Amino acid sequence: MIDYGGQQIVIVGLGQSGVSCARFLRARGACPLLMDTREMPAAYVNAPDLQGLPTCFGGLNEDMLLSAELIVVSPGLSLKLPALSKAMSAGIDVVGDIELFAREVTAPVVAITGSNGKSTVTTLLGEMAHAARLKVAIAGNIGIPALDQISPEIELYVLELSSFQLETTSSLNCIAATVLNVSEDHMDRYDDLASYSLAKQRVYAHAENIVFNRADSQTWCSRFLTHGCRFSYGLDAPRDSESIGIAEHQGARWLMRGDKPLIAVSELKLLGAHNLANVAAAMALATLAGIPLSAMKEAVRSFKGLAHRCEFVCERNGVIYVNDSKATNVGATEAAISGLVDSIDGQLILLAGGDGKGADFAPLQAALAQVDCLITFGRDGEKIAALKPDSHEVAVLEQAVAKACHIAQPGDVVLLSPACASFDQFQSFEHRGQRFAQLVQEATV
Ligand code: UMA
Ligand code: ADP
Repeated sequence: MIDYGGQQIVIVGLGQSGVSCARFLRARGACPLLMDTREMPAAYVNAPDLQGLPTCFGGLNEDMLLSAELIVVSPGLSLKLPALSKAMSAGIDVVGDIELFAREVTAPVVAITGSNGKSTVTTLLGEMAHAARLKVAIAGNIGIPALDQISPEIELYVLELSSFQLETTSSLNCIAATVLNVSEDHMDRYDDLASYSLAKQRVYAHAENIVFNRADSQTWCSRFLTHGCRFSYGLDAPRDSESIGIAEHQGARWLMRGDKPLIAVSELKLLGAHNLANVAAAMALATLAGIPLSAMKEAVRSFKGLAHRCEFVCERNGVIYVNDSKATNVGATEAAISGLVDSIDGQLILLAGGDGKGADFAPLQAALAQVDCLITFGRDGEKIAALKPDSHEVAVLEQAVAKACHIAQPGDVVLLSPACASFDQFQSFEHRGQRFAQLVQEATV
């Protein structure tokens, strides 16, 4: 356990992760100063045990930051903020919660990043480890601060990491790390796709073994590995024993590792081709983590996917309603459309829109050609509607659902897959997905 006693530490951003950092550092002898641009951050208000620590709320105080030895920054804040970039230029150690975790952890870690599929792969790998009777902790961007999970009992950590968390992480040793895929997201925080992609690639920096996606060159790792292996996954046939993919086996489609059959595709309960790729990625990571195949199969067979990710809501009057509210970027919506379109008898009716986070929606146009009816809503709905002739543009989700219910015929699928964040009209993607499900259940048509 590192002793932080006597160090001048400032924690910037008192959200969930900032609160976890404060508790972690205080338990290791420090008395960190808590700083936030918000007047009264909600997570801090809900943490009465931290009320004795010094605070500076309502803005970033440059002088205080410049006199710190260690600054711990929330992933919700850009390192380009002048006060933070000045501190970095002054040589002050500026880190995030995952770097504190990396400096402390002794058990093996698997790290998962990518634009889409992180939570699905993280959860499934966690289930595989459970099935193998390992004491596993899943944490990170999935909504559980990593430092809250540190315990001497844990035998394996599975971390979901965002590009923001990786920007402030420099020494995370992993037994296996993956970048699942890279497509445009968070363009309000990055200058271009290259810098976003570079942040994600940081996950490979100290990885013993890496897992990459054969179909996405932005996930390939250029680092020289002194030992360990480069494992790949994809929806094509595997090339060798260090790759997982899909091939024919005894007249059916199977996930295979090299020429070894792993599990029949028909045994999977998840919707869409992208989820098949997620299962392949989780199996590759599990292999490198030493999880037996029997445990992997047990977990895959019972895994029905996560809420708000291509989730079946209900069937009403022959119309199927699917909630993919977690599709907060173009890549996720593309995957949902192409993953579902082949299994639909009638029309595909797509509901999209919200806060586009500065994204260029043009890459969505090809996928929208596979959609029979597009209904857009929210702040950036207009930009998406402009990509498809005869689309319907409404102001809010309530109107979008009413319109969809009116248009839909038996055999059709109504898919909420917004390609946008929810913050223009909702508290979170979960809130948006719950509202969609409620509207669908209440609809009278
Ligand atoms: N903020 C301020 N001032 C501050 C600090 C934050 O205004 O001084 C605002 C910013 O708008 C910021 C937001 O608060 O975006 C959230 O920041 P926070 O410090 O309150 O965040 P936490 O509650 O600590 O949550 C963070 C991750 N949030 C972000 O990266 C924005 C959570 O990921 C993560 O689950 C949690 O740590 C635990 O590790 C959420 C997320 O949206 C789910 N991630 C993005 C994504 O998945 O696309 C990257
Ligand atoms: P993340 O944690 O990276 O946001 P999730 O597993 O929560 O990933 O899924 C988020 C969204 O991305 C959902 O809308 C889901 O349908 C879509 N998605 C999941 N896996 C993939 C994938 N491998 N490629 C593209 N989109 C995906």
